Amino acid sequence: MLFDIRQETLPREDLEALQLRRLRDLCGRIHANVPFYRKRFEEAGISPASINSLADLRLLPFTEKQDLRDYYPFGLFAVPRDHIVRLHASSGTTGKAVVVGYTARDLDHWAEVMARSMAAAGVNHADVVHVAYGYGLFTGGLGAHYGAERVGATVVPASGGATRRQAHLLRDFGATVLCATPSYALHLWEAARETGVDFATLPLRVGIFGAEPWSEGMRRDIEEKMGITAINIYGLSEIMGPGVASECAEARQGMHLWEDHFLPEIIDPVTGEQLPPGEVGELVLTTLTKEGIPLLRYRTRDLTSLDYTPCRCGRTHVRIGRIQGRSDDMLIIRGVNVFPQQIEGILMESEGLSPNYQIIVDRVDNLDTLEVHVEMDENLFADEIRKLQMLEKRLQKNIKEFLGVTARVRLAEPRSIERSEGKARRIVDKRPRD
Ligand code: DLL
Repeated sequence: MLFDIRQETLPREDLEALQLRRLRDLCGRIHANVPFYRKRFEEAGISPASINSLADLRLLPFTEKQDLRDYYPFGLFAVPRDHIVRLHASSGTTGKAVVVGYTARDLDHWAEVMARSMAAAGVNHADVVHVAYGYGLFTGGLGAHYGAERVGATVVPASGGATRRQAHLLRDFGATVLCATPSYALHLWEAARETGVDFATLPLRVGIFGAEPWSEGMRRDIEEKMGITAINIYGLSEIMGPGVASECAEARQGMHLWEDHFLPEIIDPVTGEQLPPGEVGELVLTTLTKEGIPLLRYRTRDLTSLDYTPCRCGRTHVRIGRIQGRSDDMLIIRGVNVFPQQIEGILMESEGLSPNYQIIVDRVDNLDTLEVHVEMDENLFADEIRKLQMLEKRLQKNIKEFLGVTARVRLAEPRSIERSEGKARRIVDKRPRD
């Protein structure tokens, strides 16, 4: 289902013409209103007038998370503070928070792209949308909330936490759509079972999951357990929040990135050079319409690729592949690069394992060590010790074979790994910082 047929199916040439117009307008605005960008333009020896085609994008300077931190809190805003009607912030695990400000028009655009994402997932006005993303400075809750309202659905602003109570709400209000991080969705499913709520009897049919990395294996597990269609949604606070890109229920082959608002590039994270469609690299995004804190060539650190081939749903907007990892989540274990999702992918191929896992990295006698703790389901847990030991060995062998690193795998009892109400903590890195 399309929310805005005209915009979502804009022929490529028209879309590109619109992008160029908006890119030039953006350059003019930030050059005039943000001293940081004016200086960057001067350093690069360019002016807004240098941009005559989309290919000229590569002349423009990148923006990095550190820039937002350096200008904390409002230094990169392009409008006076009293034009800002909402602030959000992402804490991150290290360093200062990153603060973003929205004008009324920005909020309107955000609701619009979220509504498109919801509609693409198959949500409509008849749905009851249970939002279990956190409400607050995190963009998940309010982002999903206004998008669902825009499509005319009934919204339940549950936020994170009080998980058993949420299971009752799901049942009592007859939720048909669940918005949550995939790990919290599973937690909710477990809590529901414990409190006697059987998902099989609920009218729930769609899950809109994102905000953290997850694998196809985890999608299958969620779909089987919950009896729903699981949709992948992507976004980040710096650019807007959830709704930058989202899958269509028709194809579920990549997430349509709403190109009339966000201009994507994939670059080689080391050289900064643009890579051709299909190649995996770092996603770089330029906000084409944002007024509060427009960003030029923002380096997301997220690794993915672009697919411009036509999608069977009829939307013309480019698709990004499942996020393969963040360049800052990459573990280097004795020189070998490993992403948590790769390990998750291997674990999820085995029956009897739940997608609750944690990767523990340490350093012993100057050597990095890797341990993977993964929970068993109840059936597997009831199995003979000898069989469990064999499974541990097999998983270790697969990790070695496919990823080239030696890991120790430990099967953990059901429900022994900490649950999170938002983004799951997958990596525990105990190595001393040097
Ligand atoms: O996580 C916004 C969001 C909320 C997206 C709800 C989707 C749903 P931040 O807290 O700023 O914003 O974190 C952004 O989360 O750069 C990715 O690394 C990661 N991320 C977001 N969506 C996905 C996804 C929100 N579908 C960071 N798959 C991003 C993998 C994701 N990683």
